[in-house]
Amino acid sequence: MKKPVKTPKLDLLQKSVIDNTDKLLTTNDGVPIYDNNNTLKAGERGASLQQDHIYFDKLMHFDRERIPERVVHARGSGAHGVFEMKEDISKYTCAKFLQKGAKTSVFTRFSTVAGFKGSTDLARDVRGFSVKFYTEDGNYDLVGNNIPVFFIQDAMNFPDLIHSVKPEPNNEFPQAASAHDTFWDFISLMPESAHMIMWVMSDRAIPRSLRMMEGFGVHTFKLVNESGKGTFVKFHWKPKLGVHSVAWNEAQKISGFNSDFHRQDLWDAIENGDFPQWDLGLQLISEEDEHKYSFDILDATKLIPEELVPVQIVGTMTLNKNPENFFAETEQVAFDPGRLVPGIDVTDDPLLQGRVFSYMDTQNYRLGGANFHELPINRSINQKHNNQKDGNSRIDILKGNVSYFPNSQADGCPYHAMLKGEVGFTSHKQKVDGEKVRQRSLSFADHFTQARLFFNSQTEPEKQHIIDALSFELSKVNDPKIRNREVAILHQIDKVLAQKVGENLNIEPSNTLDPLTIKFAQQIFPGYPFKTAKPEKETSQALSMVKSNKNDSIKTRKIAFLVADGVDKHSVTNLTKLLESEGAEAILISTKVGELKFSDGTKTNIQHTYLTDTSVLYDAVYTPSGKSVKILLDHPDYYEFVNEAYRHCKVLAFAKESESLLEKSLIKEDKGVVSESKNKSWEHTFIDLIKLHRVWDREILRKIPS
Ligand code: HDD
Repeated sequence: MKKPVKTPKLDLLQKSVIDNTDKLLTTNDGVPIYDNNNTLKAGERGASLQQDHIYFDKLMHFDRERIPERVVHARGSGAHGVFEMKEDISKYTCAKFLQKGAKTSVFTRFSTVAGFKGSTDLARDVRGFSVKFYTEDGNYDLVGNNIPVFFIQDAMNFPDLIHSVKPEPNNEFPQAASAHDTFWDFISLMPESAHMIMWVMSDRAIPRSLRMMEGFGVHTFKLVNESGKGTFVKFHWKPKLGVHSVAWNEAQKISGFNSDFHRQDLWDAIENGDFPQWDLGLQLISEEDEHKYSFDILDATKLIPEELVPVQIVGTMTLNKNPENFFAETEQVAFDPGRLVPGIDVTDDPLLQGRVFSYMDTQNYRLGGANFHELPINRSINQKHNNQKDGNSRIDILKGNVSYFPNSQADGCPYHAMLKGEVGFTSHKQKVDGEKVRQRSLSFADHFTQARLFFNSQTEPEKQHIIDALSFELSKVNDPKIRNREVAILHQIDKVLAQKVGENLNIEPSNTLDPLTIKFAQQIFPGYPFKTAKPEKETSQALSMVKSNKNDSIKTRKIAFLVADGVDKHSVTNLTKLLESEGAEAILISTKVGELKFSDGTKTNIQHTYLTDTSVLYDAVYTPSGKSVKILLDHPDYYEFVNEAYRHCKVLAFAKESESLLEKSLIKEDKGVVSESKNKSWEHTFIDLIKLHRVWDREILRKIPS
């Protein structure tokens, strides 16, 4: 029996939860309904009557059940949890939820950006990573992504960026895909996107699981302490399970086999008690160091290399409860980077400044008016007190005749904090002088140094995946001028990168940016391009998933056991036990659902078959011994399964009697192919290799089709 999770926010939400168990069906007004099958008619074969208020009540609600989906980040999955602060950072911030020992209820929503609400989870895309902290000082929203930089520098370009990536307006395709002309047209005219493009074309844009991706606040924010001193901060979420991705070929296939792959994975993990966890890390930069770096810390297309400013781990978030109702919670949750609490403030980053308007505005539209903060999921755990009243679907009942300030009739209540010398939100004091201009700072004009930093920090297979992704995306572009323009941008990042992508596209990369790219860039930066400052770091290990992972666990990994009737029971159960003791899951895949007969005559239930499942849904593959081997020897789907797993650099293990299958497959033996007959401690070798996630050496060979 699962223990119910309790947090102040869940206690509050519980008051809104409705349980229909053993309850009589009623109308929305609570009138008991006698017959829920038939409309009221003039005679049993006659027309329906207009007085059928029971039917109207039902249909009127049904007809209004859809609300506008989010204009971006429409597809998402959310969960409740707790954030626990472990370190003392009180010298930087007075935010109550960031004080050592504080435990704060959170609701976290992950999303893809471009696809519609019903699109696939495995699109090549940025993932949203939004956390609503229900603090005792009101709600604080950290609305970030799984990538630490952004496509553009100024919010003015945001609608254009999104229009370019969304399905094209004349025919509304492609869905949830950036591989089309309009996106690359925009990108190839906006060289400031170069760094972000490197990330989006890397495997970071196709995570293995939402539980295995990093989160970033992206912008530089400000922490403010009790005496009003500010410190710049970058927020990082580091997943306890490490950062892992699938390969693009896998992503495309997963989209077909299970387009809810990420959503279901998050749900199942929480239901199984495998609560996903992330550490919160901070990069702190003193105000004195604001101008110390070769890049501008207010430019959202730049990151601060971790080797330059280390990430200090200060707390941990645990997601431990699935929503009761998707629409009421995940769909209606309203995030807003402008939702700040005392101790945290925004900076002058022009992208962030623009966001502070857009979210509130979109929630007003999407959720149907000004009272969306009264929806149960959005309510703060402390009671709000103000003079706002009325509006669509107002829930709170404001007592008394006073709804204005100042007043004497209610003794000045609700009073603002300054009246009684209490703490309230105050914006961080900052000197501002300058002319009112529509202009970009020249300190934002270096577009390629950090794109190069990212590319150079990758291992060879990771670089190859970026080359493959760019080649795929640009091959889907019909206009050759756009392809040429983008390859010219790649040349500015790295010559080999441009050369290799160019080879796949039949393009000889140009040494200079395309004149049209320069023309548009000069409208932002007159005189562009400029000589760039020498970077502090040429590479950063933290930017490579392969180099930075600890690879110390196989927790929650799914291992496919390829079986058929007659499979040897010990060959299955021994490894299952070992894998489960390490926190992984063994899943039997057989020729049909229902009963599977073991060699000893006992039976088990099969839920997965070669028809419903493929290797792309699993992390590693094992073929046990037994009479099953004879059946599988003639089963083409078996070979497709193992060949494909091999092609995707996954670890495969073969029990003694199953090695004839290995011989008949296209697999070439390497360190990621583990045989019981050749390795005494083969089970442990298998587990250690799964920890590495993939056998990357195999990527260089690329011999097997899949
Ligand atoms: Fe945004 C949603 C993240 C730039 C305007 N954004 C949205 C969500 C995330 C982000 C995670 C989904 C929230 C949820 O789960 O409900 N957005 C980012 C990041 C950005 C960014 C990390 C850059 C660093 N966004 C950005 C800009 C603008 C917007 C520059 C507009 C000027 N974003 C929106 C929005 C959305 C949104 C239109 C759509 C739905 C919503 O807000 O609630 O207002």
